Amino acid sequence: MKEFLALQKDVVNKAYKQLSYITDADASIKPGKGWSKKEIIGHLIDSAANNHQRFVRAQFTSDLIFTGYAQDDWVRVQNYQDANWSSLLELWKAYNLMLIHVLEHIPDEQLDKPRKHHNLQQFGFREAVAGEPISLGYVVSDYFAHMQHHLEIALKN
Ligand code: NI
Repeated sequence: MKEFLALQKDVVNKAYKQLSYITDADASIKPGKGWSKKEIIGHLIDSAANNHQRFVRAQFTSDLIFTGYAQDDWVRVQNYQDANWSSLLELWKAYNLMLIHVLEHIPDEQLDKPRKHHNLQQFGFREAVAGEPISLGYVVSDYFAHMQHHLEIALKN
């Protein structure tokens, strides 16, 4: 996990640098029906905030049952489209570096223990089978896989 997190720290810092070359106007461009770069980063801030709760709460319980969030509604009501691009980027980066700090301090036994009761099939990014145990470590790797997916889109053009 330590090495994985060091890698993710690198991903965050590199993406932050590349995204900060994009102007506020360009970050507001909506490609067809999809999200603008501002909205993608806003969505990743929502993901960080929701997963922050999960990463902490999971350390006080034996299950991984979490509420999801309606991603499009969250992006819309928070008006990320009208937010300042560099402020969004700063928040996204700082939030993820803080999350990595939180994750670095989760004991291995908490990360690794199989948990039978979970609803990852509702809140997760990757496929999961109900009834098959997963670990908090898996939820952590799922969080970063989701982030990677959106960063690739944001950095594409
Ligand atoms: Ni997403």
